[in-house]
Amino acid sequence: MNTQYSTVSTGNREQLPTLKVVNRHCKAEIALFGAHLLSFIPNSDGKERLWLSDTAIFDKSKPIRGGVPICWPWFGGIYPDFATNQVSELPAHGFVRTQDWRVIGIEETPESTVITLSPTQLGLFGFSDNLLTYVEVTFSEKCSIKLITKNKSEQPVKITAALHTYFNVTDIHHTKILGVEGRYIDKTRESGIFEQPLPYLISSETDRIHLQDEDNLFEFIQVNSQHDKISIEQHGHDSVVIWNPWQEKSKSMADMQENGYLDMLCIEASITQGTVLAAQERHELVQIIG
Ligand code: TA6
Repeated sequence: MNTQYSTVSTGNREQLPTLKVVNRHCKAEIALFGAHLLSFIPNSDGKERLWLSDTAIFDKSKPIRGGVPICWPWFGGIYPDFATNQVSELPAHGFVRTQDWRVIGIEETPESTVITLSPTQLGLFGFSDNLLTYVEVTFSEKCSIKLITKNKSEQPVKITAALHTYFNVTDIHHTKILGVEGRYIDKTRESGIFEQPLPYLISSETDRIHLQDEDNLFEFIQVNSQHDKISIEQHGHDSVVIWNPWQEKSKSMADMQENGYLDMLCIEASITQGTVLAAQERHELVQIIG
């Protein structure tokens, strides 16, 4: 750690070790479990960008509810195996958000603090241990989360993935999403395909996979909630997932407070249709929060 800036210190959330970042631009906290970003507060307005459940579990028995879960090397509960075309039932959202990660780099400059982490276990659930991943988080006026995949094998491999970000909204009833239009798969309506009505408002359980096309790139999204505006920039995705469990689902989740749905909204930079990495190829899925 460069003592000249010394922007990183160790902390914890209950039993989980974390790294705390305090620099000229922001304050933030990331858990080593799951490389899970828990908090990002820009100094410009002092407002927490990320939502974290009051009843989130920090004992490694399940993913942390809130912040930015890292979903890799698959999104959702199924993995469409590239080689065998078999679809397997697997734990939701991959195998890295529920394991310890290690810090492999900290870079501190006046412009930013960059923390890079890698998982401690690869090659699970039939994946090659030559399929590598890293998370590189840059803390500055904005927070950039980069999920890097490297296929160090000699075979192509297909992945799905997501930066499953839970955003803090003042009031879901007065929240509008800008920059997400077009066709989407509605997981609350038997995965039918529908056209997004505008303005994009949330008024019931919402679980939508918006499919990127030449007219809808989803690279710049804004969430306006009463007086708060969150800007989101994304790259390397093929879709964007928008999720709010609403009242009944919130009640049914032990790690989510009953009215939790009122001040959260997931907007996830995601690869839901699948990306094939050729041998030795690298891919980056990026979300920048402002
Ligand atoms: O990204 C939306 C989603 O796939 C929803 O269907 C819901 O399952 C959510 O993720 C949360 O999943 P989790 O496994 O973290 O409870």
